[in-house]
Amino acid sequence: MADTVLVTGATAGFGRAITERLIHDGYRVIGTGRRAERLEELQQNLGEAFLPYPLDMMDRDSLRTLPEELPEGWREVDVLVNNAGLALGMGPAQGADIDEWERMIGTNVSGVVEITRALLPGMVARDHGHVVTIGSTAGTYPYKGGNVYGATKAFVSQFMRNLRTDLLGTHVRATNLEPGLCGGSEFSSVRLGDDEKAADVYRDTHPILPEDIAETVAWVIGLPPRVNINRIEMMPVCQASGGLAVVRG
Ligand code: NDP
Ligand code: 8X3
Repeated sequence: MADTVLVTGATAGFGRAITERLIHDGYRVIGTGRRAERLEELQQNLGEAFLPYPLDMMDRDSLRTLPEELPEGWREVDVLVNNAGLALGMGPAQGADIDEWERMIGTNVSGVVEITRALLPGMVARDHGHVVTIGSTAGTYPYKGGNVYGATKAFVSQFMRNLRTDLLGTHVRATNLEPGLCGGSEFSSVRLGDDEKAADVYRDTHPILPEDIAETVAWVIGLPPRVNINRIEMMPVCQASGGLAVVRG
């Protein structure tokens, strides 16, 4: 049977592109997200190889019981793509909304930790599996307003590296994929709460697109089982780090 991939956040952006690409490549995909109607729509387009599974990454109980709750025939998840996530706000830390910080930590950190912990024992028992997490260049390079969002992505980067260490001796793989400026998703609309301001983020740029992320995920999981890609940092050609800043006077 084809490998089963669980993609969190399949209702938009990267997650949807990854789902469509992997179904096209012959995988079976469980797609999650809060917007159930979007998952249903995907199933109508993708057919029986796609299982819509509404799931909130902040719902700890549902994440903990996930392996038993999945329908029969879908419980052996071979690949987990930890994609669901969000940034909220761009202001300085001293004025930030603490509830927004909690939502980012709850989704990007606790959600990833919970679902990984829930699915990992099955992968190890079958001695076959792969956890791919979508981190960010924000986990490495600080920028103004990146505060807690960047910190959540630094957490998952180190979490994936530490997973590799614990999984040594098994055939379960772990990868952190760290993209920079990406367009074609709802990320900036969610972050800024305004479609016009979001469009401005990409004005006169050529960002990475969701299909580029999907291509990279497909490559990483399709490599021979002896190969583990630990981390990939990817940026559009129009982006580079800005160096250190100094205030004088
Ligand atoms: P989108 O906003 O387009 O998609 C985010 C996805 O995450 C949606 O499917 C959303 O589903 C899901 N999600 C968010 N919160 C929850 C939650 N509480 N429970 C379940 N699902 C949730 O953003 P992208 O596709 O751009 O982002 C995907 C990942 O890539 C994120 O982790 C992001 O941090 C990361 N990333 C994005 C970059 C970019 O520039 N776009 C660059 C680097 C990394 P729903 O709302 O239906 O629940
Ligand atoms: C998203 C990329 O630069 O907006 O993770 O933080 S950035």
